Amino acid sequence: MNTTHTDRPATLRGRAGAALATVVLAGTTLTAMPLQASAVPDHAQGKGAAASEKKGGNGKGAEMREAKSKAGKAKGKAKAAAAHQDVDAFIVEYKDSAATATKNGRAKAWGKAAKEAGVSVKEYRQMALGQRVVKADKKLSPAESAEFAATLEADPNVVSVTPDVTLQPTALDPADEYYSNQWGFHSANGMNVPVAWSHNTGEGQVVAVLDTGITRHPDLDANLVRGYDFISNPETSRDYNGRDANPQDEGDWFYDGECGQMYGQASSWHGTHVAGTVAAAANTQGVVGVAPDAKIQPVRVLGKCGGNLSDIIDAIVWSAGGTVPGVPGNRTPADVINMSLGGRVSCLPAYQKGVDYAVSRGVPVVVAAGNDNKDALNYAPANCANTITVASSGPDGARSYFSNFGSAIDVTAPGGNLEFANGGILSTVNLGTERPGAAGYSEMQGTSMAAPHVAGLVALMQAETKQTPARVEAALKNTARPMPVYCSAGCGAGLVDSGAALSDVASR
Ligand SMILES: [Ca+2]
Ligand SMILES: [Ca+2]
Ligand SMILES: [Ca+2]
Ligand SMILES: [Ca+2]
Repeated sequence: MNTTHTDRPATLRGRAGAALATVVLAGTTLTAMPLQASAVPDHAQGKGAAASEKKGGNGKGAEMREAKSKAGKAKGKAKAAAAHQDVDAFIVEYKDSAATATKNGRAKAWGKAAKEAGVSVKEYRQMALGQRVVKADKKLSPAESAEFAATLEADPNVVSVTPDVTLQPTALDPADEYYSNQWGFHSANGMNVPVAWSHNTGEGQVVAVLDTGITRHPDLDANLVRGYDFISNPETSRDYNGRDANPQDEGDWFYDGECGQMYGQASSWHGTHVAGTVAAAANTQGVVGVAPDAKIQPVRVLGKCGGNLSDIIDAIVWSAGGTVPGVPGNRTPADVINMSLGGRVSCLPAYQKGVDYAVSRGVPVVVAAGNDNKDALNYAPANCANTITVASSGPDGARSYFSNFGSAIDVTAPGGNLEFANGGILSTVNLGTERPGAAGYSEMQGTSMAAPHVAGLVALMQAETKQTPARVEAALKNTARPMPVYCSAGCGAGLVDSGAALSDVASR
């Protein structure tokens, strides 16, 4: 499997310059619908591509190898520290005898050890299996506690002595080879994901990814539940039929002059990238998702040149567990919906109705703000009511240059900025230029990358304490922190903070 993005054609990086899939309205021709949502200012796109190219193939490989060794070291350190802590309590198992039947009798056993350690010891309580917890009046160092335990164990009435160590929740400490490159999770300007993992990793949650579909990938295959292909147009779907049960991304490439664009583009594998940010597996390889134990429901709505609103609305309803004529029922309805897509249009009544349906079923709908560096109020579904609308920030902690902004934004999350070295969002992709090929990894930037960070976080929040979509949105806003770099244009409540959001819902 190829793991560098440098094998990908330059045109693909150009497209990734700001990834946000385009929606085409039903009843309009494809050419009649301007494709603003997928466009970025030309100068910006050029810069993005140049920044990618500067990195070069070998340089990136070296960074990746370095990332792997760093992650390995950090893990070893954490384990060693946990086994060598100061303690003031011990679990003592006594022999059953007349001497140990009374408190005074048991106290005789630890008298010598306490004197040698220079502490006063008290019996604290009896445990479920008969052992007693004894507590010293001060903490003993690892060496002192070992000495204390050995002396006490030497008493003929004592079976065993165990230091009553403090244990942490089994927080995920990913050993995935590119984890250290995922700055959006753990850098100072990131969204603080590791703290959230001390609560949970998303188990039991299903996140519907309404996008270009999915491709086979060793970092995703184990984390999929059955999805559906809602693209009703056989020409844009490229699987030669209408709606069907296989949501595989067949590629959304197009040639010069197609899709209202002067120049053609390679397939984006946009849905595969978004899915990886939500729930790539913590499996020591590649990247890790925000909710690595959640499941992805791939729901295909975008093909060549975008997707139709009618297909998207049906997909929202189906994802949330509703009935769509001609489509088998959803056996694993989603707990969260991610829509990294949009177009320059008002939130049409049918669109709002679809979103409201999901929300009425208790399913939060997370959407991308759009990539035109304009007011998100003019972009749907970012401007729909009841959505969680996400703007994008870069590794510098500022709003990304392409991100839409304004009063429609609820929160901001890492979506990348390729003007910085390694400033994109690294996730799962396919390496095929047109049709699916080998699995790989690549950096992209866009509000399309910011939204799945939040959708993954919502999965963690819902796994902790199930809340209404309105409560989830309020919790995200209440716990967001001010943008590290002031956002005068309007970035909602600020940068999402995963740890704070999980603490908030855990206390409910
Ligand atoms: Ca089809
Ligand atoms: Ca299909
Ligand atoms: Ca992985
Ligand atoms: Ca909102």
